[in-house]
Amino acid sequence: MSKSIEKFYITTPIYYVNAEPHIGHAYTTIVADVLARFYRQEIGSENVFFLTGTDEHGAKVAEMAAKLGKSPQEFTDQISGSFKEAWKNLDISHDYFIRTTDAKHKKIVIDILNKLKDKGVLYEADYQGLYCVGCEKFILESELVEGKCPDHNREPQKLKEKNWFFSLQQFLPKIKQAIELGELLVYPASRKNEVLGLIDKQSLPDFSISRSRKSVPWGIDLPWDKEQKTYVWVDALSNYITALDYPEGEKFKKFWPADAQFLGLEILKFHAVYWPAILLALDLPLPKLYIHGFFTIDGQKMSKTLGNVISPNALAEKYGAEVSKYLILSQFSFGAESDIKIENFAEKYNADLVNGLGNLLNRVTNMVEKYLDGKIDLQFVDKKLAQEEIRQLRFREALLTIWQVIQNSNTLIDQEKPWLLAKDEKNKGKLEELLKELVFDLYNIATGLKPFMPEKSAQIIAILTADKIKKPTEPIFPRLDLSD
Ligand code: ME8
Repeated sequence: MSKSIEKFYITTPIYYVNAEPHIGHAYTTIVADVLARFYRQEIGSENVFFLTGTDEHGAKVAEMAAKLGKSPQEFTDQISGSFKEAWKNLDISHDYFIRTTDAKHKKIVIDILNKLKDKGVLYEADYQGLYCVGCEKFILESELVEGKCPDHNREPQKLKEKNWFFSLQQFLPKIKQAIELGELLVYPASRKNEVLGLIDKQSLPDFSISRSRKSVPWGIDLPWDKEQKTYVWVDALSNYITALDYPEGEKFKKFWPADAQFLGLEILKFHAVYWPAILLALDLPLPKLYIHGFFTIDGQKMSKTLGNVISPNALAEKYGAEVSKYLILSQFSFGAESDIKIENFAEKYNADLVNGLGNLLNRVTNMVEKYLDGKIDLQFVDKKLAQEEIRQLRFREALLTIWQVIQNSNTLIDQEKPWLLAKDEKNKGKLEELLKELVFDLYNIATGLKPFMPEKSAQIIAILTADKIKKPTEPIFPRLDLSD
């Protein structure tokens, strides 16, 4: 990513509404939020577009709604609302929240389907296969474990039907070339190699873009064949351009191709093969894909039955939006597969925020107030702390860089003991220099933290740039009782 960036378009996957939001969804959304806030600072809010939303069609959603005795629309309204609520509680700064049940989205999907048909990349054929409703995809006999889909522990349905197919084969050499040339960025390299491997193994058959309305009643009708519903992945992937009012919208002209499409590794094939194929068929430029790992909770996959699903709302309620984001992002590096130990969150909060940053702010402002009457003669310069790390999506490392400065400042105070210097008038110059250095570093800590903790950052900057520096009356990070 070079300095000459003029616009920045960021997306998250649109999340299925068959379950309430959990911290897996929150992770991707938080990463996108930090990057969006970072680029708004760099190139202005009007040049950044951050999209998230919900994926609301398909057999899985219809099935869940029926189980609860609700209509699919009623059910999707409810869960989509829960996602909006969660992102509000986490102070997510998306510019637009798309729902695949939006009239505008559906209209543009129909336009896209008609275009694909006109381009001659769709054909009709019989399809027979095993379909897992949990995955919303056909699966192979060889993928089953004891006759069941291993991810969903359920038997697939045997489906035989006439479907419309997308002729993927013809696009594979172009996709391969685009990946190799970097026109389609797949990051990190391990995922790029995985996609290239899939293409080389020739394990990517043409995929169907429709389902019989009998098997999938909840979806967008194919415009030329009302017996067929649009395959949920074609509907869902299109969101990244329907949200920009493809094809004529000003937003589309300004923002496409996406500069950062975030996703988890389980949906790599859809984003790094199917999606580019659709874009190539529409003669559109290709995006940059950033793939992160999955995390487990206390060593186990998040699941309702295990009862280890963590709600973003519960976290936000306990720690507030900004601290929740810090605790999640500081757990592991972007791209890695990892484990989160929730019981460590409270300790980490007390260590890093209460004793680390909060204590530093209290100590420094207290000393400036006491020894210099709150006055400090200082030119603030933004050293752009941790910016390079953020640009490279190394969010955890960015936080570590900032926390290193916090630790160094706290150590400096312990070593230099300003309270001893203050006892002797002849040390006044030295004391003043030391406090200047500490205030300067704190200012840079706060500016570096802006994309992660905009409110706390603004609070700290306001304290440091006031006419008279005063120790905050309330700690900005109140101590948490660990027995809670
Ligand atoms: O796949 N660790 O939706 P989805 C990290 N609707 N990230 C996680 C996670 C975990 N344990 N669990 C979920 C879909 N995620 C489709 C997408 S896009 C056109 C359609 C995050 O609700 C991660 O980003 O299953 C993953 O890719 C996404 O949630 C899957 O969300």
